[in-house]
Amino acid sequence: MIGTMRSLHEVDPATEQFVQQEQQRQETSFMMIPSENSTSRAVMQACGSTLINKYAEGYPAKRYYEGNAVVDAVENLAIERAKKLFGAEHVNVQPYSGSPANLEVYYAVLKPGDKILGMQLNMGGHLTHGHGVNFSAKFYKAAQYVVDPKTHLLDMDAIRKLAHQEKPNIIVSGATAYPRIIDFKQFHEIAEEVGAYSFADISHIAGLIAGGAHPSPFPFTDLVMTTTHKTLRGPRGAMIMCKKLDRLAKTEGMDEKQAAKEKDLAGKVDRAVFPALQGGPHENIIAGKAVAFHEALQPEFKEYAHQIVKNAKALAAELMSHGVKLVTDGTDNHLLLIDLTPTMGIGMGKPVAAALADIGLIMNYNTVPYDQAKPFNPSGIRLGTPGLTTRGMKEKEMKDIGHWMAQVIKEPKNDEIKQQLRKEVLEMTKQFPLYG
Ligand code: DSN
Repeated sequence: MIGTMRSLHEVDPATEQFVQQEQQRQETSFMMIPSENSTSRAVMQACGSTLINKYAEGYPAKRYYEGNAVVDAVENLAIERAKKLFGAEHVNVQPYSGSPANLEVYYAVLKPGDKILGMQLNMGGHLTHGHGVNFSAKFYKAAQYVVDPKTHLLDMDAIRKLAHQEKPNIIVSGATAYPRIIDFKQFHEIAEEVGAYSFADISHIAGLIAGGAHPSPFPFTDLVMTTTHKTLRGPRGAMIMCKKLDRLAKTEGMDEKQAAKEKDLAGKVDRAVFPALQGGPHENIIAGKAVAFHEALQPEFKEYAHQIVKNAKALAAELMSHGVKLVTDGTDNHLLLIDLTPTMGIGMGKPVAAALADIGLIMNYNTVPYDQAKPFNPSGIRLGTPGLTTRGMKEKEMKDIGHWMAQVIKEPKNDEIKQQLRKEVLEMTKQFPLYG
């Protein structure tokens, strides 16, 4: 029967079973993929609300459909909260996710064939920062910076030199596998020197920035993109923030109206999102974003953000005390990158990550800088503490987890050890329930 009143249980027990299985999996294991997190029930309620039913192409007070008074209020609430959270001049909360949002940023300020300078993927960057298989290197030219071969840190002098050589139109800062502080101010200064836009992709560390646990790219960076579901702990989605005015607008020969449009960076971003690259915004998800921003504006969120970093440092110290090699020998943020090369040899990331998953510690295999192995069989493991910190865990638990991890890393095939450790992990998950 077609209708709206019946529950998932009544309509589709097969899907309901998977939903329950996934909840059970999350409750009984530890989410240690650094880009994952657990949203609050409040965020999930907003995302699962009747806002899911509404079409709202356009922007608040400028929609192409009737019936959007409530939707307008929700979207404005999300925008105002995001502005307050980050100190942004302009915010667009409609992007569906990080990769489309990055395309929208490029579309807003570049012409096809313009040049992007971003961090190479296997050094810790992202596909959309100029990797050859991605639109960012197909529609645009791409130059890539790397980390220092010895320290594996970003070398700002080398990046400056490269920027002067390559003369990009936009410089992307931000990473998906970099465990140290990113100097957004210097990135912006370099962009100014070479006449490029500065663009920070803060997806991984947005929650740390909001909570004051990592330096901010505001107010100087031209364009900032973040996903909303990582350290920010919101629903799966993204947003773009930018300055109102385009510092690089060229208005020679334009009349006043054209010149005003050319200078309007906020307008360029909004038009790139809709109508250029997206259709109807997902207003239920925007409501979830509004809730997450409200949560992130509370004093407890500052504590949360700082605890993520404290936990990462405690976990790093414990792992290193057992001889586990970390890229850059530690962390300043939420993320750790284990380099298995010195202890296990190259290409061991996948089997060791699988062995850790056997005991209920879920992370991902990852390349390490200058990895000699291929990305699908790399030599590293990427992990982080946002998910653990959401469960209320602190340094003491990090010490236990680091100790368990070290045992598995030494003997990934030892089933006896893994069975024992699985019990310990399970016991700890019960002490720190997720949704009850
Ligand atoms: N997939 C995200 C991550 O895991 O870092 C980046 O897009």
